Order: sequence, then structure tokens, then C-alpha cells
Amino acid sequence: MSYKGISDFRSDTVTRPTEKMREAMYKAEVGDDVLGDDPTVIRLEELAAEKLGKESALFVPSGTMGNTIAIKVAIPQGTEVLLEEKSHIYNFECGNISRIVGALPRPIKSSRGKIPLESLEFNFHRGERAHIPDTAGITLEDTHNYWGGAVLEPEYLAQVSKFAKKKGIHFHLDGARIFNAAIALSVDAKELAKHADSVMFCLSKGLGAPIGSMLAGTKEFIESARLVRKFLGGGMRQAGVIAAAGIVAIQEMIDRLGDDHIRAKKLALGISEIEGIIIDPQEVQTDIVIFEVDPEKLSVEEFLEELGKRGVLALSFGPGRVRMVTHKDIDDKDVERAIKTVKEVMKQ
Ligand code: TLP
Repeated sequence: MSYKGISDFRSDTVTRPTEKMREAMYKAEVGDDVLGDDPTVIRLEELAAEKLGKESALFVPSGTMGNTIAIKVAIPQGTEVLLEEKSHIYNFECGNISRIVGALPRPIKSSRGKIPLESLEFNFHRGERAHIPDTAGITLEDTHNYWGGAVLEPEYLAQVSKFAKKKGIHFHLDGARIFNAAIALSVDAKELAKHADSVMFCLSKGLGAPIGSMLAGTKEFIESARLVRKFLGGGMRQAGVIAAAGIVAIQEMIDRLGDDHIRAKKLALGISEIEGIIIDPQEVQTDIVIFEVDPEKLSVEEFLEELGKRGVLALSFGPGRVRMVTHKDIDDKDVERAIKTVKEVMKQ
């Protein structure tokens, strides 16, 4: 349902907390989380760890901080990290691998988020020559944002895990939308998470919480992560107020993600029939719809402006590309409205 007359498809981060979340936040029992005694944060961390089948979890303010902490804990300064060339960590996290960790990110081409095993092998370095940093880790993204919410299957993750173990390197999964992947694949999120040494997921995206992400791993890993979170300024005191919404997000908002996927597919199918819109709806697996606008007809900037004037918001996502994301505050009417509006704009 549109909010104040606007159908906002810019991201699943725009979701507003549910009534239940607001109520839970109001009533949240709190302590001082930096001193380790906020009972609501402790409950959220236990719940998140349990959901992913990991020993322990840490509540962090954002996905970016969760990924940064994971890499900082696992990757020594002066080594390198293998990652996918279109990954969020490489492209949209402020260069934190170099800025904060002091490691070299080595971006590798993929097929919709899957780096071929041979490429991992080819790009792996260990004590070869004094010039080349040793490879200390690999990160992957499931679902993959830039690749339109593409999922990585457990079988592929198992192969990467085997590679990482063989080489003795850390495997971190940016699972900002791991529950979307799990729902799309009809598997438990544990079946995805179990292959990675650490996993980050966001409460603040499709799960609808206002703030926060979780980082999960072994007890020892999370103990180190807690120290890194503090030095990055992520110690949050009475954080139970926001953790309470996170608990509702995990308990109540996962199963409904399938509705977002159905709507994303509907949207993709609808706009694929419009002249000047380039998209393969078969590629839409979860809540993200990415398409190109024929530049002979309209630039992306003009397209977004015209859409916005009619109350439909989308985001520019790389040269010539537009992204629309479905979420709990988008219903069937918003999808119909979006298709109709794109048609109108492209006809002008
Ligand atoms: N993604 C945001 C933007 O930054 C693009 C969005 O609207 O999709 N990993 C992945 C795969 C993400 O998509 C994002 C956010 C993050 C990490 C970072 O999360 P936050 O925004 O909480 O730092």
C-alpha cells in the first residue's frame, strides 16, 4: 500500500516498522549493551544465531558495519580478499576493505554472482613472490543485489566452502537478504549459512525492522567482532529499543517474503512487454527487479523523474539501469500502478 500517495520501489530498506514492532520497541526491557546486560539485545542475538545455525551472533547498526567487522576480524592487514566484481562490499561499502582493514580487494568476474571455481583457484595467492599479498579470505553475496536479487544455491556455496577450507582461508557471506534466498530456494537459511564461516544479514531490509543487522559465526569470532564493533563506534547502550523490532522481524516477517517475490515477478513480466524496457523476467528470482531503459527513448534520469512525478519511485542502479524492489509496503495495487505508469512514461 502506497504511503502518502507514493509507491516507493527504491529499496526494501524503505519499509516502515509494523505496529507490532512499534509496540515491542515501546515495551522493550533494556540494559546497557556495551556492558553486556541488555536482555532484549541478548535475546535477539540468540535468536539470530539459532536461525542461522551458528554458535553466536552480534547486533550491529548496519549491514556495512557487519561486513566490515567480519572482514576486519578475519583478514590480516596486508593480505587480500577475493570477491565478486559487482558485490556490495566491493562497490558500495566506502572502500572499507582498504580503508579500515588495510587489505587488498581482488574483484573477480562472475556469472550472476557465482564466481567459477577455476577463477577462485586462478586468483588465489600464497607465498608466491614477495610482490603479491597472500589470499586470506573470500566473500560472496546471497542474494546478489546488483545481479537483480540472484540466489546462490547451497550446492555452489558448499563448493566454495570446500575451496576455502582446503586453502585455509575465511569465507564470509554477505547475506543481507539471505532469507529471501532461502525462501526462493525453499531451503532453511541454515542450509545456506552453514557453508560460510561468518554471515551478515539485515533486519532493516525485507524483514521490515527500522534499523540493524546481525553478524553470526563461532563464539570466538563473535567475541572478536564485539571488540571491533566497539572501536568502530558501534556500541549502542540501550539498544534493546531497536533490538525489540529485530526480534519481531525474525519471528514474523520471514515467511511473507515469498509475496514480495511473486509481486517482483509480476512487475517484471508486466514491464517486459513495454517497448523500450529491456528485462528478462525469467532472471527475477526474489524481490529485486533490474531493467534497462532504451536510451534512444529516455535517459534513466528522465525516466525516473517522469515516474516520480506520477508518484512511483525507483532507483538508478548503474549506467542505463533502473532498480525496483518489492517489500511489505508494496501491494498488488502498487505493482499495477507501477506497470501502468512505466507504460505511460515510455509512450510519451
Ligand atoms: N543495500 C542498499 C544500498 O546500499 C544499495 C539497497 O538499497 O539495496 N549488502 C547488501 C547486499 C546490500 O544490498 C546492502 C544495502 C548492504 C550490504 C549494506 O547494508 P546497510 O545499508 O545496512 O549498510
